[in-house]
Amino acid sequence: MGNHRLLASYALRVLENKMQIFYTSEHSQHNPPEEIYDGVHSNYAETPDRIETIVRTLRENNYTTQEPQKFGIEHIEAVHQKQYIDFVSTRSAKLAADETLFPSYFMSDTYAPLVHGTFDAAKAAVDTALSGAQAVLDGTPAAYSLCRPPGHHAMHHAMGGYCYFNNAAIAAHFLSQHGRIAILDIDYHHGNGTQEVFYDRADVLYVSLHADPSDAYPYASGFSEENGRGEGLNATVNFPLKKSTTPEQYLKVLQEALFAVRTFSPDYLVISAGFDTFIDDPIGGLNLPAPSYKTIGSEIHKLALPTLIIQEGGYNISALGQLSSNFIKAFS
Ligand code: OKP
Ligand code: ZN
Repeated sequence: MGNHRLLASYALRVLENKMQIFYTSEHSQHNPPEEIYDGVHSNYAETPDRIETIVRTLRENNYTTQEPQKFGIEHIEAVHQKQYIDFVSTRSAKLAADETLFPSYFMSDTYAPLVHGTFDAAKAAVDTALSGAQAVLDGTPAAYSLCRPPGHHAMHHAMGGYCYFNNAAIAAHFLSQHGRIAILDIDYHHGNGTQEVFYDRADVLYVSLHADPSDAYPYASGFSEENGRGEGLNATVNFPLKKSTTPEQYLKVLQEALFAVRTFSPDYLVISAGFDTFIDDPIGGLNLPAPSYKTIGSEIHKLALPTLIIQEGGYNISALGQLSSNFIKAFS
């Protein structure tokens, strides 16, 4: 690298030596009216006001946001099957404004219906994640991507659990061309999609803390015996937690998870940040009160790694802005 390039990259680092936040209103095109559980229809919990309330609170706290750049479809194709991507794209486009489709295939459950704006919103969420990844590659110490719909349940060729394209996995794969990646998933639910994408890989670590799948979504994965396969053996680490877990117990397990991250010695950290571990979350809920998120954020920040924070779940609309602000405090 020539001296002028060194200087230019140094100047960029100085200029961008603060957290960058990426947000676009395009997510609001995705607004399904309902979800189905064992045939029973109920209101859709993953609503546009989730991200809107976070953005509003961040702005009240004097943070600014940037529009994401647009990236090519090849980044999605690196993680998802082409036929599946085409299916999401063509089937959403065909729907009328008031139509909802629960397809019979390419789905792992009935928590990911298609509406007219689903593909465009999900593509914008991927762009939001990749813009954060690019900012981290360019030298910003932390980026926060306000992705919606969330992504960590999206599998290679199946949508599920409010997720269509796996924002964190796509960004992690993009970053993995530049070094070793650790993904730390602190959403209440196990990130079965992300785990699947990297299950055989040794260069991307997946570590997750989540409610015990014996009695929490996604039920079929996230058990501690799942450790990766082949070259990926031991590059998947799961910490299932009892719903009665106290904040003290949670922080102890978080230290174990952070130890696994340190031992892996990654170059970049991707956080799947779900705030549905909050005590008053309507669909999740461990026993974490709002101030815990400051502690969790600052413990993760002590890793001192370039960090991409990807928004996943969190459904208590009146608390969400505060939980998010608390979490990112240490990074900003
Ligand atoms: C997505 B993310 C409530 C049951 C919820 C689906 C959970 C999807 C969570 N009726 N089941 O990980 O926050
Ligand atoms: Zn969740």
